[in-house]
Amino acid sequence: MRLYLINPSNPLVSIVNVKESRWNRYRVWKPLSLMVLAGLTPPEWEISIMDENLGVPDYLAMPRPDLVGITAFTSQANRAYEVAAYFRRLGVPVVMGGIHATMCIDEVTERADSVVTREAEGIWPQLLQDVRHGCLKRVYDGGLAEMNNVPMARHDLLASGYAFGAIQTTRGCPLNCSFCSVTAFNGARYRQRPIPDVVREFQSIREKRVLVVDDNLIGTRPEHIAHAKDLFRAMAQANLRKEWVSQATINFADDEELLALAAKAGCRGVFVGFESPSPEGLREIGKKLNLVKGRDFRASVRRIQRHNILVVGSFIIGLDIDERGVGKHVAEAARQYGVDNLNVLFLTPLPGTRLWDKMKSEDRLALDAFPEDWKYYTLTFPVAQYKHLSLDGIIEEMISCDQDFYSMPRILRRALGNVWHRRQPLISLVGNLSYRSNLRLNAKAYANFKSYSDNRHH
Ligand code: B12
Ligand code: SF4
Repeated sequence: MRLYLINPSNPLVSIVNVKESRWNRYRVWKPLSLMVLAGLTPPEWEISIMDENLGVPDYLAMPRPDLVGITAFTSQANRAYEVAAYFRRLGVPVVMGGIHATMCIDEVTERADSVVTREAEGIWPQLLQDVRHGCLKRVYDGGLAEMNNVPMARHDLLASGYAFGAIQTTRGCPLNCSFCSVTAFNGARYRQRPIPDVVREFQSIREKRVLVVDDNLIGTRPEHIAHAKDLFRAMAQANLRKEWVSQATINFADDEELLALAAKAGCRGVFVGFESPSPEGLREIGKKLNLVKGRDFRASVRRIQRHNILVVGSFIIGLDIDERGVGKHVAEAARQYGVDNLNVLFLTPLPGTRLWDKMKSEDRLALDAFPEDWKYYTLTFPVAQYKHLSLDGIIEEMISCDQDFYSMPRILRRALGNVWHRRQPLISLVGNLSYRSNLRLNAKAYANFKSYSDNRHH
């Protein structure tokens, strides 16, 4: 039995751009979902994982599979449907799963033979049995997995072409920010994998550098943090010789022992969601953790950096409170907090989130011809109607923010600061230059987007 597992490209954000900037090699990440699915698949299946972000394979020249499994974030849905249609025309059953299939089940059911909602661990082996017996069902719900049932991902199946390996150590987030899909999809219960499983899986990764894909690396409660410390201790003891980056909330900065252990375990960077420079903005999106009284963001960032861990700060533009000038305001806040890199995104209503419900009920989805328009739901295009900012206005704010933070003098100043403090100056500089080199591409993408959006509305 032959199984193809496919990660569809989104031409708007994929590695296609590598030709234009070699730094982009560092922006393509392994589709871990498919590697985990492969880990759940019994040995009688011959598995190939195809990541279209590395180039679309010539499916025609390949042997006919018995089953195709496709994953998709919302922004990949269109391409996923093209691939599904291609294999269905050949009579090959197609199953889709992942975040988009879960949140837009009706749309996906029309375009695939079968849909798996939520996490696959509880249902994938059963589905494969059903395929063998010719009784594939239309819908399966995997529910939320117990973490000791999460298999080792098959790292051997995607062994080359990427700068980073990938691993997941936790799922779920109790914080339920309005714009984020994680609580809606993976649940509010924070689940941590057994430590020996994580260490063993780390050992099976070939790459020296690894993305720990967790949304919230350490959790929120004392018992979560105690578990995270134990994991970091075990990783350090296993002498993995890996360097890794992950995502964490700002409470990561609050425990010196945790930071020291993370650094010892190989942590070299964290992506932290600051989201908005103003408390009203944080209240609007429900980012409760950042509103804790007395939080000094600059001091928190410094504490993390003192352990030789770089901080990438993420902000959102387009909140209801955001007005003209927000771009400069965000760039200023990021500078003041002292982050090494800044990642700014447009507020985007993703299906299944509280923000989606709100904007949809207020009739504020500007691009809503689905599935066609999903390709712009990358958080890098302003797809909604924003309260105080027009389409041109919000794009100008984004450009002014990026130009301000990524001006050459500011990049050099940050690099010198890192040399002075002996904090990975090269990596930080490369990150900044990579981002800067894409600003020109972004301007082109915004121009195309505006004409697409204008045509749509005329
Ligand atoms: C790592 C990651 C990335 C990596 C992607 C790596 C990759 N190629 O997969 C990078 C950094 C590139 C990335 C980019 C983006 N991401 Co992202 N990302 C994640 C993150 C943090 C982890 C994903 C992961 O690997 N999880 C681990 C695996 C094991 O879990 P899983 O993917 O859920 O898979 C399980 C099930 O879903 C299911 N399943 C999945 N696929 C399939 C397929 C079949 C056939 C079956 C049966 C089952 C199944 O089985 C798996 C095992 O249980 C998630 C958050 C999250 N918790 O999922 C956000 C997340 C998926 N990203 C999100 C977004 C918005 C984006 C971007 C659009 C925007 C951005 N700027 O970040 C871009 C889009 C890129 C594109 N190509 O279009 C949103 C997606 C929401 C949505 N509705 O689409 C999420 C949920 C984060 C959020 N805050 O809301 N991302
Ligand atoms: S944005 Fe971060 S903190 Fe908020 S719900 Fe999503 S994962 Fe949790």
